[in-house]
Amino acid sequence: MKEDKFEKEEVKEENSSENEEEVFTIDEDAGFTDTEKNLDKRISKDIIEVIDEKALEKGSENYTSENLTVLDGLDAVRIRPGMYIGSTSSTGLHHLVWEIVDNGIDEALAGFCDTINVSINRDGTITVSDNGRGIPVDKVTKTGLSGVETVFTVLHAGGKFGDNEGYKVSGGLHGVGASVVNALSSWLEVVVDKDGGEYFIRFENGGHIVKHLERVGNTTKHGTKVTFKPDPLIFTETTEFNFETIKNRLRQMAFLNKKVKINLTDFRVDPAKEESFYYEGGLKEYVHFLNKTSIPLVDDIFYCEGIQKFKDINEKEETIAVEVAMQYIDGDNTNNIYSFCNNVSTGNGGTHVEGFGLAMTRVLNNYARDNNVLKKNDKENFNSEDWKKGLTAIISIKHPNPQYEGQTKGKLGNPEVKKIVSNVLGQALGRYLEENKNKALLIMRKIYEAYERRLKIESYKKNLEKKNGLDLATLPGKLADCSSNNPEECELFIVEGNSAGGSAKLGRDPRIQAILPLRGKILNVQKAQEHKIMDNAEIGNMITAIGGGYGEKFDVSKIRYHKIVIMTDADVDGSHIRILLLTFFNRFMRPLIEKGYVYIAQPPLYKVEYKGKAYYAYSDEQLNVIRKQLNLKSGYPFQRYKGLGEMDPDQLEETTMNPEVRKMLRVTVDDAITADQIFNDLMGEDVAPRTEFIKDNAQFVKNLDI
Ligand code: TSJ
Repeated sequence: MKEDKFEKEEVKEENSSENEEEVFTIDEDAGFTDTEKNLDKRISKDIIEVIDEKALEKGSENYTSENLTVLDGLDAVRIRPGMYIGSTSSTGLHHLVWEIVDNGIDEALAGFCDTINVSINRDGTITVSDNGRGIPVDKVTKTGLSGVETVFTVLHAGGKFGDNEGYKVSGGLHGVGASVVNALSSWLEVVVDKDGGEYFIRFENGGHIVKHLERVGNTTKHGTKVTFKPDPLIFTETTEFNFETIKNRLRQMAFLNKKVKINLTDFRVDPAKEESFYYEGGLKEYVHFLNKTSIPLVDDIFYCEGIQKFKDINEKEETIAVEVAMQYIDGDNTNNIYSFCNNVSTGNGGTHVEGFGLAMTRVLNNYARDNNVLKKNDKENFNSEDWKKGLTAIISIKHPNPQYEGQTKGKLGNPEVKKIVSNVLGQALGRYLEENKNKALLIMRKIYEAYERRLKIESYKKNLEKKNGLDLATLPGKLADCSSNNPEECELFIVEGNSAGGSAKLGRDPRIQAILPLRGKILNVQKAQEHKIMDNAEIGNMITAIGGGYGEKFDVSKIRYHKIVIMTDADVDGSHIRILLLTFFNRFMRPLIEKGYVYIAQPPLYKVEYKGKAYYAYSDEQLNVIRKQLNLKSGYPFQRYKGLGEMDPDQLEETTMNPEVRKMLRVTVDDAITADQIFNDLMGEDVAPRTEFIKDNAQFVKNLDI
């Protein structure tokens, strides 16, 4: 079952994200001129090379004209769109929107605008506008084109022209610039309001200029407005914008960039749908939003920001902006630390998250020592495990030249960031704790509790390790081990079902009794094959817990318990599991049975309560004997246990586990062989033996033991 699912998932992955660029297949018939005319989806790598060679041949002719150079650049985008926007699926389609919006956000971060409007139009286009300075309209020396045309036709032109680059941070993961959007659009129009004039430009069919920038009127406004229609030749899967996707991203943008108002209107529905996002507090409100359904430990939300300069390898001075917001909530969840670089989520963290962790550990420990939360005899310090429990945090940095690592490029790599984040947060958090004693102590108490729990578990594990000389990391997590290190007195209860396992854990003598709960049905016994048994996780857990290996190499002198007790319900499922386990022991741990180390627990079937005392019966005959001896009238009530799960821990201890009073059956080699035969019958195609088995399922256990 599990394997099947895994395989299915793998196949699915291959078909989707990974190879999205490979949807471009070679069309043998495609001639070169066709390709030139229609640089769309049917272009292979080979053909790309042909184009490049041809361009080189014509070199001087083609490349003297800046226009053609520009077009060659945009054609490259159309040939391999995946390289620029990740994919041509719905995700890639929406990247076009993020790309354009990023430019407006940049203008806002530079301090020149405060509002960005996004509208989804009925004709499949999107319009994005801001109230900034307007893209420069003057001629750019390097390209010989207007600023606007340069931005939309030169790859990576972004704000990188003119003297004043501004503080450009957009362009995180796919920050490729507006020209890429142009290259992948059937048409794109720009209106720039600037210095009293209204300017207009239009491109078609993947960025081909229709009309150079023109002054079309007068205005007193200022800003930039871009409308584009994604090219269905590129976005073959879908060209439909998803309102929720855009809404969620714009809301996140508004959280990450405080005081920028972002409006969204969807004109495709009547009446138009509208959303407006504006967060005075930015990250602080983001944390509040994430914690909406939780109970906060302290009411207010910590926030800090800072800007630090550093010199890059070329001695160029760069500025990094850091913001952190966080709040503790009830509970132990450690998965609520989110990080961003240039408004793009860094799902795998990186140097900014490392810096955050350094500051947290350092400042929280210093405060705890200075204020006697950690006392002299608390030798250990708080670690990140302790302070992460219940923490919701957002780390957001803005970096002019981010480097991303890892397969999915979701990890920030710039080394200088670590120290800068650590400095900014360290100072601010230190001050916050000093200035808010009461809140600080609440936080300290929460962290201290997590710290205490961690040390307890660590010392418990260490003791077990000592006693067993065993690498505990490999012991199954579900095993509740005993503390004694003498196998002769140790008992392993293999318990059917998690609820019964829970009762057994509470009812046991933890010094000598260990509990290993097994999931409902470990295997479909009927269909089990031998090699599948060994692959089964539950069986694997059992082998590890017993500690002597299995098969030819099984070493009975290494086992960790001299009593292995199978504790299952007295029903058909319970019998199945019992049969399977006995078959397993017979085939792979025979000495265990030969030495008489395997037992079957005997939980009672009935309980009779009389004058405040409980009497347990293990069979119908016993029940009758009890009734007679107590002189009970017919109809006197008694309880029938349908499963182990019905017994509370005390009852289970009292009747089935306590060595003083319990009854257990010791399994003999004969029993095991019988079980093995039954197992074979059960595995077979024949139905008859199974029916037989169900009728009489405890035939192979006879010898009584206390
Ligand atoms: F609105 C928008 F989001 F659609 C959008 C806004 C899209 C694009 C591609 C660009 C912009 C945009 C660009 N808004 N504001 C600007 N600003 C500039 O390009 C600009 C303006 C003035 C100066 C200067 O030095 O005077 C420099 C720059 C980079």
